[in-house]
Amino acid sequence: MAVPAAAPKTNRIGLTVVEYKGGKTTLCAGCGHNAISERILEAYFDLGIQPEKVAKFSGIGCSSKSPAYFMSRSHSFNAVHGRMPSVATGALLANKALRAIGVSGDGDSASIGIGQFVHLMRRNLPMTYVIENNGVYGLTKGQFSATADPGSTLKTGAVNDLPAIDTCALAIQLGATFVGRSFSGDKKQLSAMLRAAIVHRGIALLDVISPCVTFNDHEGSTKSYSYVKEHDEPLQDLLFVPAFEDISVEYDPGSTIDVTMHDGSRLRLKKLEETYDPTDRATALARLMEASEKESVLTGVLFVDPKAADFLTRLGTVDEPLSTLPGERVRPPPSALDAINASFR
Ligand SMILES: Cc1ncc(C[n+]2csc(CCOP(=O)(O)OP(=O)(O)O)c2C)c(N)n1
Ligand code: SF4
Ligand SMILES: [Mg+2]
Repeated sequence: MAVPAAAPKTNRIGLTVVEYKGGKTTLCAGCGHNAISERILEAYFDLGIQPEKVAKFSGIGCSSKSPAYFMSRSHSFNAVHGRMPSVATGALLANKALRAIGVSGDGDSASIGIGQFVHLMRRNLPMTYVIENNGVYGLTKGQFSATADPGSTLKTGAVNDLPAIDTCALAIQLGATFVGRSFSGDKKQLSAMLRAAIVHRGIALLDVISPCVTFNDHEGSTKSYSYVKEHDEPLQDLLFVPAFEDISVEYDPGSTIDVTMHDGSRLRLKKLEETYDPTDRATALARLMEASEKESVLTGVLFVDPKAADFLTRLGTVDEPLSTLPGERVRPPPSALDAINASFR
């Protein structure tokens, strides 16, 4: 007699991982961006978040095409190049119940979109913001982007002689409240970091080195698979425990930092560096500069502040999403205008 197939695993809201999938990727085989899409959909599945409550945002680039390849059931908006932050800000102001994720590229965020990027970081909008960082404009055939390291070369032999913009350092300096760096090839670190970023109530910037196999994976590149594997300097071993799971693992406070997130989830950071304190902006900035001088790729949670008020909380809007309020609650009656006018007489 045939053995019945085991039922597929469901999450806490009864969905299978297939229900978090998107369209078939059109990116190159081996592109780091594809691995990141997989980690993102797994993170939402693991957290048991309803896909229809998620809004995906992006700009233009191979990276910005990625939201089409995960969570087809979610809302999605593909904005103009570099202009995703203002679209996401508007959407969240209209509907604060949405859980937002932005996927951008190093060109989209650090070149054409830098003006919008910096304001998003200082506003602390509650959203996950992933930069799929390959050091080039992949979609337009591999020109250097603003995150390319000085001295790195293109396949043609052209040398980049300009300094790199470090989006993590910029975000930390500007007041972002969750900043991490990871690598598309590090499944364990990226998964834990994404899940923590998704539950964080504020802007969570993740700069994920994501090699472009077609234009920037050669010797001379500092964003290739082999370079990142050789120069990766992880700050911590990350363990994420969601609020709905029991945290029973013993830990030694001397070697581990336990961060309680807004929703009660725990991010456990097992220190690989004795002195690193991820709640101190100045330390984070100093370590990033030091790593850049040593030509190492510092990965892990660089900075976290789960208590700072996010943009929507600071605005003090009503609890219900503005988009669902009836007209009489968003529009004052004519008598209110009459009273204001009367007060000037
Ligand atoms: C206003 C505007 N300027 C220029 C372009 C051309 N363009 C398309 S994608 C891109 C850069 C994409 O680079 P990145 O954001 O790093 O994404 P990647 O393809 O590397 O993932 C550029 C310059 C455009 N589409 N729109
Ligand atoms: S060109 Fe580069 S960034 Fe674009 S899909 Fe191919 S490997 Fe990825
Ligand atoms: Mg790029």
